[in-house]
Amino acid sequence: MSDNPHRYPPSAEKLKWSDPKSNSVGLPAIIASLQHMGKYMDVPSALKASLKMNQKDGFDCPGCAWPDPDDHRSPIGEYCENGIKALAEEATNAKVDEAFFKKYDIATLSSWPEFKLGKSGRITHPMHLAEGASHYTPISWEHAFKKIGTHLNKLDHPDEAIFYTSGRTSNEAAFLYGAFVRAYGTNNLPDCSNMCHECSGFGLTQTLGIGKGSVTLNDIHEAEIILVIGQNPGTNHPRMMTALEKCKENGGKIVAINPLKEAGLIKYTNPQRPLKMMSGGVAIADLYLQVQINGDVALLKAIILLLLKLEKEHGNIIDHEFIEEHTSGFEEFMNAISQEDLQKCIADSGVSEKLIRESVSLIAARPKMIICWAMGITQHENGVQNVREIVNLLLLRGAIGKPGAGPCPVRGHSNVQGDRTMGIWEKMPGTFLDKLGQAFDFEPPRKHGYATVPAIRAMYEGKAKVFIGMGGNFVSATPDTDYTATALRNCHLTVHVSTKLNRSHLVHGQEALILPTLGRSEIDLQQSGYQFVSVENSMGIVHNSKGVLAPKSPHLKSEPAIIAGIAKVTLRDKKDISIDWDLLTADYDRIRDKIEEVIPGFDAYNERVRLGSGFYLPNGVKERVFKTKTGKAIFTVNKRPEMTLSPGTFRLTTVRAHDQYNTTLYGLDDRYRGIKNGREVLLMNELDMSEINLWPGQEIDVTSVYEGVSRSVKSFKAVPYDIPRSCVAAYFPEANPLVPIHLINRETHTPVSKNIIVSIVKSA
Ligand SMILES: Nc1nc2c(c(=O)[nH]1)N[C@H]1C(S)=C(S)[C@@H](COP(=O)(O)OP(=O)(O)OC[C@H]3O[C@@H](n4cnc5c(=O)[nH]c(N)nc54)[C@H](O)[C@@H]3O)O[C@H]1N2
Ligand SMILES: Nc1nc2c(c(=O)[nH]1)N[C@H]1C(S)=C(S)[C@@H](COP(=O)(O)OP(=O)(O)OC[C@H]3O[C@@H](n4cnc5c(=O)[nH]c(N)nc54)[C@H](O)[C@@H]3O)O[C@H]1N2
Ligand code: SF4
Ligand SMILES: [Mo]
Repeated sequence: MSDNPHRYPPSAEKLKWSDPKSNSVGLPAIIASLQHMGKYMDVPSALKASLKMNQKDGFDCPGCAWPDPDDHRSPIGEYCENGIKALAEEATNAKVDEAFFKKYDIATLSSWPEFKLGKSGRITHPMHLAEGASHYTPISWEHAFKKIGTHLNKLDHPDEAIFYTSGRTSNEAAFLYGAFVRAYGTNNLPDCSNMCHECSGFGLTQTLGIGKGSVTLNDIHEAEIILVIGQNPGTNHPRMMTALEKCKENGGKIVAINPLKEAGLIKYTNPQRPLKMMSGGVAIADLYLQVQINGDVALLKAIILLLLKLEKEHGNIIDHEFIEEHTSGFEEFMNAISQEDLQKCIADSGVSEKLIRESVSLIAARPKMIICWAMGITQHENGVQNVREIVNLLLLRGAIGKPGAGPCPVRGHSNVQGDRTMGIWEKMPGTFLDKLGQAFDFEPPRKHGYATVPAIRAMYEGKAKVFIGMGGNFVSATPDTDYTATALRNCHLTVHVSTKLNRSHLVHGQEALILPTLGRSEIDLQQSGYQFVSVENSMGIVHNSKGVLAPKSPHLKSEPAIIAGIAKVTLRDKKDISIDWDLLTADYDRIRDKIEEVIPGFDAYNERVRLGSGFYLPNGVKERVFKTKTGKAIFTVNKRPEMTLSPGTFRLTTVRAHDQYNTTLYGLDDRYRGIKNGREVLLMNELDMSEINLWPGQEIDVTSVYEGVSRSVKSFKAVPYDIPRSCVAAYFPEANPLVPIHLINRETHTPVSKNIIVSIVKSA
């Protein structure tokens, strides 16, 4: 591909690299966050917001979904470097206003890299791009809503519209959006979760009966051993490091399982403990298993086989009582695992037998085990199998439903878990739809909608014609950038409810709208007064979030108000729908009352959400109640993926740098990995580089071929890195043009962003 939209002008890029860091956070993190805040925000706002972020009477950090402590919170700062960067991006003083759109046409903006688009600032006014026009022009909210309503009502069927959600949307907005979309007549509610933890939800529901983790922060503190698999918490969930530090202080052991040596997993310096900072921090991982990309099932099987061997020799490994009382499928599991060849599993994992045996010794002596994981596990063809094999290991040890033990899928976006609880899913169960229908007095559609990848295909094939995005940056976040761009361009109308400018505003349908919305940190004033919203974090705690900063523009609307505006016009002529959208948005308590009516676990929602740290949602797994088809936790048999590679090919994984939030780029560095001022890089094993005669910094073209279609990115730079042989890594979203649209996990349609077979040639 020649016109990768993520490309930077070559002159802007003077790539530098050095050895990766062996320590995370500490003083450099404090400096980086203060610099970032100072660069983009005015001092009073920065101070005000930073004192209210993650406080019980403040707003939830728009960064990740890591939970806040239930009890004591530091009054001067319950956040991390990347939380501050997320805040500064949202609360930036830079503005994308009417004059900006008058000055720059679509062609000019399209030539800007994602970084520059994002740094342009907050969108201040609703904007419209007429068919064939060169510029976005201002439009009133009234006319924007009317346009959307007209387009939606022109479609032959509501299933021709796509309603995407990115995971920052609050519970209240998500619930209202889901109600509107179903009242309109479709379940086409794909979300970012379709590309994220979908395999966790699927695998956990199958085996444990609930698609969420079961551990709390206290469990992390008291675990005896934690495996951190396919996750880079030092960058993506930085405050998890404080929890891991506590676990270590209590005598816990940590095993990291990751192809890349990640600084955050090696050593951590707590910025809130000055003495620790001087002594250089604590070592985090007791063992670091550099698994090869997608070698996780093989590794987990090797661990299980060695544990079973110990059980045979000395007993005391398998929790027989737990298995007898609480699980099913054990016999089939044992039959299948006994057929596995230990040496083959070890070889396929890419980890040395010695290290695997050492980790088995650690596990065997510590029954209180937690396994944490993220995208390194889920974004695979065998993502569900990865998750289920994790569950097998936990079940074998009885490490579920007791203190200090259990599964911990660490969620990404700050309310992605809440959005799912609220019904943002293309295939919500009938029980939810029944209740929704009763609460609003209509008959919701039952046919499943499109997940993200099927939605892209539908637009590509002309089966879907209107795209509405509640947040997110669809064209950059999704796989196969060229294919998805064509899909969006095929639409009659594309609409984005956004805070900031991004590539998806420029890769548009025949007509396009940008609807600017309030950020988390901003005051939300509706008819009944100041509103707060609520969110659910990665550990199932629902709590409130109330903005404190003045909105960046008087023209911004809240997400609930935008949904209400669209719903009112679109459903005006639907005689069977009588929802009073204005009444609901005038006071969000009314939306929460409806949520309480529809969704289990939200009793006395309005009362409990006002309590300081919120409330835990019910989670049967914590009490060893498994709502599966056997009524017990289920062992599963998972195939070991084929790991042979044809000569000359590599396994590519796409990862986040330290200076980005998904497609929002905070900067062009990746401090912990020692990379500066460049993102179009390919991290490679030094021996692989010399084998194909590449010198450090050499320009290369990378190509993936899938089902006969070839996709390339050009002029990336090869950088030597501590990564297993035949494995390479590049950044998301720059490498997204390489992710084939049809390469997915079949059960969940999750794009395979972590194991793409590629070949590499020197650039011409
Ligand atoms: N600052 C910041 N915070 C974020 C985000 C952000 O972009 N920036 N994004 C948010 C979102 S939406 C999400 S989902 C999370 C993502 O959080 P993570 O899942 O931590 O993010 P990734 O960078 O995708 O990388 C996952 C890790 O998996 C490793 N890995 C890659 N392939 C494999 C494999 O085959 N096996 C194993 N075992 N490991 C592998 C990579 O080396 C990397 O360390 O973070 C959230 N938080
Ligand atoms: N190759 C590859 N692709 C991936 C991944 C990967 O690891 N590798 N990870 C996947 C994952 S885990 C995820 S979650 C997706 C992320 O996919 P998305 O959620 O779609 O992407 P983001 O970059 O988080 O979206 C950023 C945009 O959201 C808007 N925004 C920010 N805050 C708000 C707000 O409060 N309200 C509204 N309405 N808009 C807001 C801004 O306009 C901003 O430009 O990407 C996926 N894509
Ligand atoms: S860990 Fe996540 S939620 Fe907590 S402050 Fe950092 S970015 Fe925000
Ligand atoms: Mo995510």
